[in-house]
Amino acid sequence: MCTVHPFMTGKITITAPAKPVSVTITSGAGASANAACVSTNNCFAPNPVTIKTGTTVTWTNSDSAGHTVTSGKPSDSVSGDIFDSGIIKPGKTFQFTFTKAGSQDYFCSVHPWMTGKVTVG
Ligand SMILES: [Cu+2]
Repeated sequence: MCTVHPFMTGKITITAPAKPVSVTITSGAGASANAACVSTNNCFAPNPVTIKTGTTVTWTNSDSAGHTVTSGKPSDSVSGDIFDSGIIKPGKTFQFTFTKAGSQDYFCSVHPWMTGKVTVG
């Protein structure tokens, strides 16, 4: 408040920043459409992930092949319009901060059997 005019008051609310979330690109994911992670739906692991708006997701490529993290579905006529990592080399990472609520599908444009989903709430 203001000590001269005590009717003047204010309030500051501090909210904790959204905790970053990590997703691993599973080793062997690029081998074939029959890779083990395809049937268990975790070529991107964990999958799906549910996060708060404003959360940054970091994908780490733990495979020996290059992969992408591309927004959309392989069947979409337009994909990668929200984010597109380009080739993430083995051991490298890609980050994206989700600022809009909703469900976001993504996939690897090199190996379209690798699919994932982020739900932003
Ligand atoms: Cu891939």
